[in-house]
Amino acid sequence: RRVALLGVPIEIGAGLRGTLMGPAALRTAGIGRVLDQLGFAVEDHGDMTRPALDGGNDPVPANANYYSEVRSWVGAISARAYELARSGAVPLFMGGDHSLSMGSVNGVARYWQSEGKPLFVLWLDAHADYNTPATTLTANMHGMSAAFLCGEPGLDDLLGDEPRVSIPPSRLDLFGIRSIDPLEKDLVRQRAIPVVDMRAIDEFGVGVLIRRVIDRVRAAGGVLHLSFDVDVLDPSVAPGVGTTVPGGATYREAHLVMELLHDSGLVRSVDIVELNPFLDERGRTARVAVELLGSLFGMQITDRVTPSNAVL
Ligand code: DIR
Ligand code: MN
Ligand code: MN
Ligand code: MN
Repeated sequence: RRVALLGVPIEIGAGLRGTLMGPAALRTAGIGRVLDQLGFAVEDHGDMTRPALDGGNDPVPANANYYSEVRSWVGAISARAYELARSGAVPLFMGGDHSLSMGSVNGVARYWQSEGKPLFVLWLDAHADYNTPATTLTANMHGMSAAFLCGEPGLDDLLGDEPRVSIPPSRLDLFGIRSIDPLEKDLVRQRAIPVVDMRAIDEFGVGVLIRRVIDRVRAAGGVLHLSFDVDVLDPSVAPGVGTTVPGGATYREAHLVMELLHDSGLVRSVDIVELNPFLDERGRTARVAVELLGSLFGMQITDRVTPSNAVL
């Protein structure tokens, strides 16, 4: 029961500066202490430093802001993610903006591929992040991570020498979505990505819908990566993000998702991204994020018996 914390202070993938302060805010809000109290051996690997630009060989694509900088981060993140997954710890990648997931998910996917286990990715987010340079309206690369991970073209040299592992679109679950751009929506439909939007959550409830995701992973004998974009939460709960969208998940809904994920025992790696302490109200969003991660790693209101297969 080891958790490996890694800070990934990247901010140029987002439209607003400030997510580079995310790892510090999560530490101040007590992420290490919470995990320690839950009985985990916590290894804090510190923060990655901004990698040197190596340029790459291919021409820089249009409609991808700070492509070269993001590229140098993503290759380095993927290499770290692969090593951390291989160490047997549960890596917790503390962002940083959501472009970091192009590296973290690629790296852990590469590890699970070598183990012969299908990796599923649960994308908790207000946004689909399924843009490409051909569909984006902003050119912000944090809106392209899920598409890149599913092998969409347009950022083909992004990983440099790191091997690219594509996630089949059927193994990505977009959950909590309420903002999607027109061409992005077409692409999500064409690829038949499983989507749980806020309308579905209103209608059926998060409990039923997250169990459906979990059951699919379990039936395939797979493992799960959670990519948790804090903006999935309602802005009244989590104001400290750059792209707030009204109508998000409540505090209770988000906790239930985390508690059910814990009980599933299937989560093997986690991103927590888009926390922007510069926009936060006295650490409120950082504290909520840490409380939710506590639930994900097994914190409970009463002492329910945890299923024996639980790893987190
Ligand atoms: C918008 C917003 N769809 C874009 N995306 C994200 O810029 O591509 N905001 N991810 O957080
Ligand atoms: Mn996102
Ligand atoms: Mn988002
Ligand atoms: Mn809880």
